[in-house]
Amino acid sequence: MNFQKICILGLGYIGLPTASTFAAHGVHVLGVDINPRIVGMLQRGKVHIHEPGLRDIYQAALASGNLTVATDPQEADAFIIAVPTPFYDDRTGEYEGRKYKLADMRAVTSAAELIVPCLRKGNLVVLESTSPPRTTTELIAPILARSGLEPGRDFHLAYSPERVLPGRILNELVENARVIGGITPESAQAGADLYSIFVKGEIVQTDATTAEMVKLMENTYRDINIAIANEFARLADRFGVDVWEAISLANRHPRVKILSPGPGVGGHCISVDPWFLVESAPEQTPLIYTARSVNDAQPHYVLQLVERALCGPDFGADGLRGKKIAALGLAYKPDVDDLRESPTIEVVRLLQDAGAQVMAWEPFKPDAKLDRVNMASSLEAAIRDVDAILLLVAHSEFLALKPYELAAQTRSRLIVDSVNGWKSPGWREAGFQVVRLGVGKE
Ligand code: SAJ
Repeated sequence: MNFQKICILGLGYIGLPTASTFAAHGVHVLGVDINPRIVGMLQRGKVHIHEPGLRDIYQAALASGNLTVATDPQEADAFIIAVPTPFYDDRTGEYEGRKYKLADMRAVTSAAELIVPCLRKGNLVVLESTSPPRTTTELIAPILARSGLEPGRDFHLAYSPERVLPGRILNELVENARVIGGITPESAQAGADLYSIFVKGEIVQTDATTAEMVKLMENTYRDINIAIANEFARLADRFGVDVWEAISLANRHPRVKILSPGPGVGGHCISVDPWFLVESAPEQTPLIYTARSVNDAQPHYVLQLVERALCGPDFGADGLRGKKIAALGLAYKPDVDDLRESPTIEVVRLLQDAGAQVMAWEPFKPDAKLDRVNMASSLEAAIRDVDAILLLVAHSEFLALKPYELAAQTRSRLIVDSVNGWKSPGWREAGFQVVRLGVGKE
């Protein structure tokens, strides 16, 4: 298939890099977002998300005339849906006493509805948003069929999961292997033709539901592996072991690759996607459910760690009352500005619920406005007058801080490190007591 013009619905972390990359390869791209504020910003050449290299490639695409941005789609050769699929805040399902979250597919549904009037014979529609199994065939295909055209016969329809890692999106978009699942083999082939415009990694064709499963399996696999790392951290605390040392030793086994414990699993992918499988088949997913519960409970574990560090082993319910704490990092992982589903924000709120006064500092989003989170205006302001410094995210700039310099800027002599970021003896030499997650000995 030949693609002169494509229309990408959703200009977020995936849609915008994808639109910019297609445009950089000479395709005419119409980027569509229903949020007029985002569209306005983009039209003025401003990028609303932080991702290394994105601003440059976006601005070049805009300047070349290959990329335009609007709030409504138009006719095109191909349509890509890259809108968010969060879960509902106010609705849950339940199976045998286990409450699970439910996918909110409203953005996907309305994106498909927006395409209907623009759809023409011979077009290709690709869903990229992470979705429960059978979304392409059972949700998208019937909506698009309202155009009077038959999916798989009059137009191609495929699912192609996005697998890029935030922080490395532009590189992985091009280099990663890409799975394209068509509702027919011809649809898969049309999808492969489209992405071969810029993908250098292998393009593998399959059916739509397999491709949906692949995506969910990848992130669920990672979630479960992080959950076991978090449980190992709790066990290490209990048995007087340094979990980081134990993991690095276990990982010398040729078939073992344990991930890292931390304050929990956040972001818009790994903490969300496993629920799509649980929702689809609650009776068959006890392991996935349990792993989610372990990771979701990790902020509470960090709270206990802080309580023990600040108040000793026999802390009471009021132990943290009046204690001042600096929380460093609110992003869901290092060196990104993304605060979505961030477990670190939950840690801050739990500390406050326990009576602590928390000042948070997030260098990638210093002006973030979050309910019940007090933002400091700088690192110095956050740490100056506190009883403890809590390291929540291993941002490079936090890891680069010099112990003596930090010691000179704060009255605190206690560090609680939930990411094994400040492990060097220099911190102790500078006068800090360092309590690390998963380290039952010092
Ligand atoms: N985390 C840990 N321990 C680890 C690794 C991660 O606690 O050892 C935490 C992070 O701090 C973060 C969360 O897990 O809170 C998720 O971070 P991540 O780097 O593992 O993944 P994401 O969510 O940024 O991106 C994932 C990737 N999926 C896989 O690696 C299987 C990416 O390739 C996907 O494209 C992306 O989800 C997505 O969009 O689905």
